[in-house]
Amino acid sequence: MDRKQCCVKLSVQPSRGLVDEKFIILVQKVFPGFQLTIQALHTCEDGHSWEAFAHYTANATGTVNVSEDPSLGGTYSGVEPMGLLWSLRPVPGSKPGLRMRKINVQTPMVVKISVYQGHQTEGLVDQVPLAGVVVERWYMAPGVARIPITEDGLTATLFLPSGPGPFPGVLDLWGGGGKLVEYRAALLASHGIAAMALDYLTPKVVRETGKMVDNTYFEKAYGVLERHPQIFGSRIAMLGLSFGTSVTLRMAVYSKVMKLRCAVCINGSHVQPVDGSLEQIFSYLNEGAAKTQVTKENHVIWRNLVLPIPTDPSLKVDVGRLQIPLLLVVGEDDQNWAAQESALDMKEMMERAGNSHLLTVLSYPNTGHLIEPPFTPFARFSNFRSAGSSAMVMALWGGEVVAHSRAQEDAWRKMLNFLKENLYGCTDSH
Ligand SMILES: *[C@@H]1O[C@H](CO)[C@@H](O)[C@H](O)[C@H]1NC(C)=O
Ligand SMILES: *[C@@H]1O[C@H](CO)[C@@H](O)[C@H](O)[C@H]1NC(C)=O
Ligand SMILES: CC(=O)N[C@H]1CO[C@H](CO)[C@@H](O)[C@@H]1O
Repeated sequence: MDRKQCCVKLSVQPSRGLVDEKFIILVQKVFPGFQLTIQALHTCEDGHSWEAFAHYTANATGTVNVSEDPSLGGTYSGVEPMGLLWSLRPVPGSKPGLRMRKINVQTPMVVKISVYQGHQTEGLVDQVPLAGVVVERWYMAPGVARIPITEDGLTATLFLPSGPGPFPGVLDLWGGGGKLVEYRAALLASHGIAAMALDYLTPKVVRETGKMVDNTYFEKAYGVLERHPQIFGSRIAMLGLSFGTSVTLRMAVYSKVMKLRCAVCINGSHVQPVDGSLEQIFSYLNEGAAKTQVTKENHVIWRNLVLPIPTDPSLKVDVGRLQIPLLLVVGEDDQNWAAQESALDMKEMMERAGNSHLLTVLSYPNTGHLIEPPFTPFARFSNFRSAGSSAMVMALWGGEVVAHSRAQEDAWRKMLNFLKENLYGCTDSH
């Protein structure tokens, strides 16, 4: 026993990488058939601890390769090279409804990988591991620059890839929770695309005036990208998730200022009062949110379900007028967003208008609303405060952990390819 304990070798390669990069975890120098538990432990910036673990049995040469060997139990099972990340969950006794979101992208997500003897499911914290390795997972690659933007009344952060540029650009919009959320934009810049995270629901100007922004706010953000010396002004895309999709589709079709190259929409809808202000869109969509349920724990489940697709054309962005490629990413078990048939209706509108060749739909079964970068731990529901509301609710996002995690990996890769194809594509010379 003592001999095993002194000799176990654990390696994680790379031990420092991007959050969407795969790693290989190897345990070596244990006895053939030795049973062990590999644990991942992470403490978030908010102080909450997250844990994942899996049971393995060493092969005849005394090795476990997590990329090839099956987990026999734990927070995931089967061969899952990245299971120790996507199956991370709050440690027992944590407050319910936590969702992992990186706040300071200038520091890595730090994960401690440890090996314990035997197949264990609890009490690991009280034990001494046989071996341990600290792993850094970064949203910002070396050389990526983070630039806070306050000009033109904007609340935004621009991430520039490493190198002199010029780079293509993306305007990156999150959903109804507001705030400046930087991690996806940082990761896009790590893949060679200048990306601006834009707070459009809770920016400084809204806090000061109490009024929501109008279309010119997005056009100003676009202008900052367009004029930037390190960005190709003619190669700019827009990306939106959830409510960010409503804005993206609206600007892509109707803005006379923004000349986008392509757009990506993750689980959102074209249904909205087309001539309405952001306030009006917000309250229109909230009418559909009336269906609330209360769990045993007395948490309100906030469901923004089933807005019927209106027939009134003034209530839908006319995607038949789109002139740029559009990628729709759809979680088929989305329990949150309105307009169940939204993607289908958009497809039909584009077919009727003869521009459906511009549309790509990625649709994922058993996948929820929050399609995040690869290996982001899955949250079927979480605490959520809608911008402008004081009430914290428990929002049900939907999805099932394995399918959702696979979808995140696949969708991210395809989204990056879509952006690169359309933004680097050789339609004008440089
Ligand atoms: C044990 O696993 C290691 C790593 O995957 C591999 O190189 C080795 O060939 C395996 N040994 C046997 C006997 O299967
Ligand atoms: C572990 O598995 C990965 C993925 O199959 C493979 O690339 C790597 O070479 C393996 N490592 C060893 C030491 O066998
Ligand atoms: C824009 C988009 O594709 N939204 C989809 C998000 O998921 C729901 C539920 O499956 C779809 O109905 C929406 O169309």
